Amino acid sequence: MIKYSPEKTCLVNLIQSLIALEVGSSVDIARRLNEKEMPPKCILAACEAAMMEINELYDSGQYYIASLIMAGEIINRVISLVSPRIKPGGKGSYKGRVLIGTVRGEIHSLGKNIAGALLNAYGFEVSDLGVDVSAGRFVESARDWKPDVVWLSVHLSSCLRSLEDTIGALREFRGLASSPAIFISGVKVTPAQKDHSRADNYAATVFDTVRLCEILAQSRRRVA
Ligand code: B12
Repeated sequence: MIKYSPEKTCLVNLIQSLIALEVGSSVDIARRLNEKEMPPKCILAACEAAMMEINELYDSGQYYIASLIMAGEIINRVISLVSPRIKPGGKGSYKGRVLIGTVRGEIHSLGKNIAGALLNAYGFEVSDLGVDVSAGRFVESARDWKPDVVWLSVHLSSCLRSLEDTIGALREFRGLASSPAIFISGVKVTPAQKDHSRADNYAATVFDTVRLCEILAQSRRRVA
């Protein structure tokens, strides 16, 4: 039988407690892991794993909308507990800038929040525009903040049009330049959707997200 260290056992307990939607114990365990200096990346990965399981419980009819709202509240509390410990990577300087947000018409935020915190933990500077963000606001922020990547989150079929409008507006803004790169994520995102909406790339998990940003940052460093 595999024997885990007390910290790893604590991580497993966190996942179980999140899945069971136990607010008090989830926050307590996350606080304890924080005090033991468990890397934020591990705590965030536990949140992602728990949310994936909660998805399955919802899809199979064992959890209802209220459970999802509750899960969102708990995970956002865990994220805000670990966030102060997330420091920029690479000797104090960021690897690149990522502007994130959920497209107009939508309020799904959990994947975006976990991805944003994790990108930050891996050394990227992140600006989060929140949810229900208009195409105009994405373009305005891209102009003012000059991100390397604009990452759009979409989960509803009814918002695919809004995704396409936002990508169209961002493409018009960047003209012939390759920056900012336009990436997409979320339940509705498939390779076909990426091509259809004319995004530059997509990611299915937060670790794919981090990997894509790392590749982009490296290629930009080589060009500079
Ligand atoms: C949780 C949830 C909710 C919660 C959201 C809570 C919150 N604060 O976010 C609540 C209850 C509010 C909700 C509401 C609704 N929901 Co909902 N919801 C979900 C559910 C179960 C999970 C989504 C989620 O958080 N997943 C967990 C995260 C970790 O995964 P993720 O979001 O995919 O993100 C990962 C990657 O995609 C990527 N990523 C995602 N976004 C981003 C962004 C960036 C910047 C980056 C870098 C990476 C990244 O990284 C993440 C981590 O791996 C899905 C079902 C499912 N199977 O996904 C339905 C689902 C998306 N919802 C659905 C629906 C229909 C609704 C409602 C219309 C329901 C209703 N009748 O009111 C409303 C819509 C409200 C609105 N206008 O947006 C449908 C959509 C169907 C469709 N084809 O359109 C789904 C698929 C459920 C279903 N099977 O029917 N929902």
